Amino acid sequence: MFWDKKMETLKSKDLESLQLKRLKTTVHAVQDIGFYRDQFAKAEISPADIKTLDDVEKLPFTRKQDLRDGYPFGFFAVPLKQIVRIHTTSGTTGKPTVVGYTRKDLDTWANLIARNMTMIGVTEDDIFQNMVNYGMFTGGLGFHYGAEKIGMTVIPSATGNTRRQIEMIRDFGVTTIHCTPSYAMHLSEVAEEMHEDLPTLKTGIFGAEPWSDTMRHTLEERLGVTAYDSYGMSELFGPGVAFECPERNGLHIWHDSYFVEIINPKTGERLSDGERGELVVTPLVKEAMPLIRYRTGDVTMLMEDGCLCGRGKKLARLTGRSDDMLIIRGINVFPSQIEHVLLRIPEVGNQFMVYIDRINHLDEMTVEVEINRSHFSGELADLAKIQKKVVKELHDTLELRTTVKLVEPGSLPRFEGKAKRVIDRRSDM
Ligand code: DLL
Repeated sequence: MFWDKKMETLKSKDLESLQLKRLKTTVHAVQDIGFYRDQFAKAEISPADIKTLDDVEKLPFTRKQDLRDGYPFGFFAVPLKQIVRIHTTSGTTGKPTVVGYTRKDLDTWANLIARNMTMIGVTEDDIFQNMVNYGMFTGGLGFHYGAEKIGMTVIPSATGNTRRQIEMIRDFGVTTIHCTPSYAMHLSEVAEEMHEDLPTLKTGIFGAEPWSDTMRHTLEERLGVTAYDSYGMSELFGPGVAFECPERNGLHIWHDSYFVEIINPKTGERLSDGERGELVVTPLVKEAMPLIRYRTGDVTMLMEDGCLCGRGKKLARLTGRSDDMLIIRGINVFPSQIEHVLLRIPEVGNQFMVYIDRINHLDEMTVEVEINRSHFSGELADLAKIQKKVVKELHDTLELRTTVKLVEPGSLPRFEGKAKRVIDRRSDM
């Protein structure tokens, strides 16, 4: 099934001319953003230099750090009064990345999500439970409005209280669920404990973090759903960027809305179809915050084979990052954020280690940090106070619950050269 058959199945000639038209509009739109004004001047280019799609390579890349440097509104291409929504995503050193949306952006985004969901066969007859965070995370409101656009019955259950979530699935006859794959695993275990087999469930949409085919099979077996992979990122609206079709062999990215390049992350050189590298995207339909050649940091490739469903070239499933970003329970965490928090707390030293485990299918992060003797009375109660403080400060910045272990000064490993402070022990990804 198609939501927008014409756009989803454009022939390559028509697609390329639409992409070029939209690319030119986007390059014009970014001209007044300070970052691009400077970059264009440095490279001595102007919008008039974009004559073909290949000319995109003349344009500068945009990195997450550039967005942070523009905090808060430096990348908005329209006056603030036209921005009707703001989302943020975590930053490396305390400052988040801000994304803004005009009214038209919200409609465009909802339509993209409606495309994805229609592609996998859900309709207005379906009942949809959206089990992700409804706050600054784009997964909540993003999917909510996409599903409403289709006319599905939407249950904005958000996260937490798994037993209640299961009761709602049962009582409301939910057919379609959306959550992170790790939460879905947890949900399936609690359902088993409750002896609930949730017979109305048909479709599971899982994303926001990497997950494997093994996990897919387990989820399908336990929840009785067909499981689809959903990819997105806040800077590109949020979810809805790429999505599996019923073939479930690669994700369709919407080429009329996102111009895709795969590059060698070290050299910046463009790679061919079938070669794995970093995904770089120029969104072609964003109004509030257009971006040029955005370095996603995600590693994938454009697949060479076409798809039986008739839509365009697919991305291979996203399995890793070209930077050190961690995804913990769907939340993006940079090790530098943890360091930044610890450095602000005088009671602890600057040596730390981070361990990530998957316990009962949920990610758990443990931070070990050395106590700073000059700030420690030797009393056990004092130790508990410091530990609580570190947990709170980490939570305030990362929005993530962590276990904190205070250890003796000098007991953590010291590194010569590149520090390896993160030990990721999750094995069933
Ligand atoms: O995770 C948006 C989203 C919400 C996508 C709900 C899907 C479902 P951010 O919080 O900005 O946005 O995180 C974006 O998460 O660059 C990837 O590294 C990772 N990611 C997202 N989806 C997938 C996926 C949302 N299906 C970052 N597979 C991205 C692997 C994913 N990684």
